[in-house]
This record gives sequence, C-alpha cells and structure tokens, in this order.
Amino acid sequence: MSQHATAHVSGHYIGGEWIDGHGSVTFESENPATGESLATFRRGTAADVDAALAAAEDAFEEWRSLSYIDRAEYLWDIYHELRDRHAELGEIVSRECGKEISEGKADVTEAWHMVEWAAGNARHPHGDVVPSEVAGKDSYMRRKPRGVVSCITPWNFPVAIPFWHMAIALVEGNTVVWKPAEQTPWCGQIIAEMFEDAGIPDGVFNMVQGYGDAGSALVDDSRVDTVLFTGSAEVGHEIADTVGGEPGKLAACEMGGKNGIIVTEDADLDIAVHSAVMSSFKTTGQRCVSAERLIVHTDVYDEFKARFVEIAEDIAVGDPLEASTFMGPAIEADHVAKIRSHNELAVEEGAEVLVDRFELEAAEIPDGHAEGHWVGPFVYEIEYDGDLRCLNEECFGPHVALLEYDGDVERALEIHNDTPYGLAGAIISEDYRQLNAFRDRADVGLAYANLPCIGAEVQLPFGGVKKSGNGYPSAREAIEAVTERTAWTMNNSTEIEMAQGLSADITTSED
Ligand code: UN1
Repeated sequence: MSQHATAHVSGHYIGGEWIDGHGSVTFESENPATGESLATFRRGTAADVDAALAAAEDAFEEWRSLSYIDRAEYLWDIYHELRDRHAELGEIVSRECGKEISEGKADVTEAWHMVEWAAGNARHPHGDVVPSEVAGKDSYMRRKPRGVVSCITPWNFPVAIPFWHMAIALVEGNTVVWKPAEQTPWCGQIIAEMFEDAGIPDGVFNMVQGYGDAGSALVDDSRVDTVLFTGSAEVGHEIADTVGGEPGKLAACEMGGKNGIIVTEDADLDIAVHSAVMSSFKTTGQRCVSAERLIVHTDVYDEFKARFVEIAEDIAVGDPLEASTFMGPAIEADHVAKIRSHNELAVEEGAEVLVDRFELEAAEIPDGHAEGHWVGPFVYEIEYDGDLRCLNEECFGPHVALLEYDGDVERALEIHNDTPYGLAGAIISEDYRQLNAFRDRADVGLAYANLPCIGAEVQLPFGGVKKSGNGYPSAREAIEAVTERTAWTMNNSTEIEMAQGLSADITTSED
C-alpha cells in the first residue's frame, strides 16, 4: 500500500483473499497530529466476521497438523520483514497513532521481539514429563491448540500488541481472526500484507477491519474458542462477562490501570523525577501502564514537586515525526474531550492545579498541525481520599496527581493499592527493605524498582490484577489462553496398576 492511499479503499483479508466484504460503509485512518486522512478502509460487518470465522475454522485441521517448527517458519519471514522495514513502519506507526518517532520504532521492535520469542519457542519444550507413582507408567503434560482465536487489539501499540496475540496463537496451532483498532487500520493492512507475503496457508490468518460491532460479532460467535483482547476496561469486562457464560470458551482480557509510583524518603530524586516523567508523559499518557498517581513522602515532597513541575511545564509537545518531540498528540477528538473531563473532575474534587497545559499555546503547535488533537500535561496535587473519583478512574492521558504521604512504606502501599485497578507500579527508594515490601505487597502484575512503570519486555508475562485483567496475562503467557493442557499417561506394562493404592482387581460373584 502506498503512503497516500486515499483514492483506494482497502478491504479485509479473509481465506487468503482481499475482499470488499458485505458492507458499503467506509472509514478513514486519520493522522492525529494533522487531522489529514491517511487512507480509506471498508468497515467490516457481522457477515464479514462470519466469513472470516468460517475460513479460520476450515483451515484449522490442516494447520494444527503441521509441526510447531513448520508453523513458526511463516513467522520468521515476518520477523525479517519487520526488521528490514523498521524505519518505514516506525514512521507509519507515528503517523497513524501520533506516538513520537522513537516510540513508533520501538513499537515495531517490540513486535519483532514477540515474533522472535514465539517462533523461537517452537523449538522449546511445550510440556513436562511428570513422575508417576507406578513405575510402569509415563505421565506427561502436553499442550494442544484450542482452535479459532479472535484477536481484538488497541491503537496505542498498533504493531506490537497484534503480535503479542497472533504470533503465539499461530505457532501454537490455532487459526486467527483479527480486528485491528478502528483508529489504526493502516497498520492492520500492512500486517495482513506481511502474512500474505509470508505465504501463510489460506484461512489460517484473517483480518476484518472495523469497529465495535465487528468486535462483538467476533466475541459472540460460537465457533470462537478463545478471545484475546487488549484495550479498555469497559469493553474488556463486557467481553469477559459474555464469554464467561459460554462453556468451553475463554477470554483473556488485558485492560488499563490507575498506576502509581511511590517515592519514599530514601529515594534518589534524580531517578524519581526521571521515572515519573517517563511514566506519566511518554506516549502522551496513553499506555495502559502509564502512571496517573505519584505518591511522595513528605520529607522529599517539596523538592520532588518543584522538579517534576518544572519539567512538566516545559516538556516538548509537538510533531511526532521530529526526534526532539517528547509527547505527540492524543489519538482523536473524542479522547481530547475525555481528557478534559478528567481534568475538570479533579478540579471539582478539590485539586490544586500545578500545571495546566491542556490548551497549548498557539506557538507550541507545530506549523501545519492546527487540526491535530493537541493536549499538554495536567499536574495537580490533592489530599489523598480513597473515595475521590479522580484517584480511581483511568484518564489515559497526561493527567497526573501528586499525593503526599507521611509514615512508613506500608502507608504508601495502602494508598497505592487503593484503586480498583492493578496493572503496573513502581517504587523509588535506596532502601532494599522498602523495595521488597513493594515487590511483595503492591497489587500489580508489573512491579518496578527505581525505574519507570512502562517499558515491559516481551519475555515477561504482561498482565494485571483486579480490574486490570481477568487472569490470563498477555505477551509470553498468552500461551496459556490459546492452548489446552492434556495430562497424558501411558502404561508400559501389560498389567494394569493404579495409583493411590486403588485396587485394579476385578472381582465377580464367583470370587
Ligand atoms: C500498553 O501500555 O498499552 O510495558 C502496552 C510497556 C509496553 C507495552 C504497553 N511494552 O510499556
């Protein structure tokens, strides 16, 4: 696809073919930094999802009968293409979702890391040899694919997260129907082209472009064995509820957070300020692991506040394609409105506003970018109260609260854990006891010490607790959600001998 494909309308990839599908509605991919249209796509319908699921179901038996290593070969082709096209694809990510260019490129890097992990894992053991009580028995834990996997992915990691889902699902022997986020269909189109270039057998990988209605069709259909979802808590909980009622079907939902960083009285403040700025403002606060709460000990509060505020006042918001930019725009106009309402809510609840760059000065907006969805940092301090909505509801923007605490690390942890979410968090301290207290007691799936709470690597399980996840981590651990385990026991003897001392004698009335 060319870099300006507005004249052309791109369709869906189903059963090894590019098709227009059943619907007549199209939608645009928009550059959030300029408002310009990048390309036009067909909006998928329930009938298109139906066709894709039929193709995926048809392709399953043949695909599962290949070896892991043969299946992984297709992914290695994609791995090389991702690497070869790094700069080009990084720029496309930045243009389509507004992340600054180093983040656009890191998204592509994270994608090939995941492909490398999943395809490399094809040569690693996939189960365990388990001892038996009975010498003549061999027991094994084996894995087999679940079948058809639906993947629904977000716009903020438009290349990496699709591969968190699909690389593992495919290597494990499942077939896939994927719906990319409606904000980033261009990245979706390119990834589908890569699968086509790799020559993946027809129907093994399918992509339907579209909105939530296509996503619902992908969740509801009885041919789907696993739904992999990464996105908002609102949608994720709906999916988990729907799927929970269907026996045999499984949903792995990774959602957001109201992530916090604790800065104790023993913190190195250079590390604290650096980590907080990265966690709150990188990706314009639009990571599910971004920090919206900074919980700072009273002994270091004033100094931390002064240093953090000074940077927030000045942080470079601008054209995502410029290397000097730290924060690009928000993804879309509706999201800007949502960020505004979170900022207003904090004020209504008594926030003392320290930095308000929500409306950027005209001079801060780069030339030719007036139609972009610009927002800057919003920093406030507020007295901690567990009932405040602003401390419980995720904004998904550059919106961050400073909370002063007094007392020991247990007090900081109490505040830290007092949200419905539990995805990521960090502690900044030079005292190893405080670090270990956080490691053991923070209600999060991703915990960091003396680091930002963003930037997890793919070889770690990625997932949260409480409202942030439903118990099936993504990335490396998606393997659990796309396979069934079989406990396989084989007898090498001609006698039947049972475990637990259970008698294997058959007695009859004659005995
Ligand atoms: C997300 O925040 O939506 O840990 C995903 C990170 C990235 C993935 C983030 N590897 O920051």
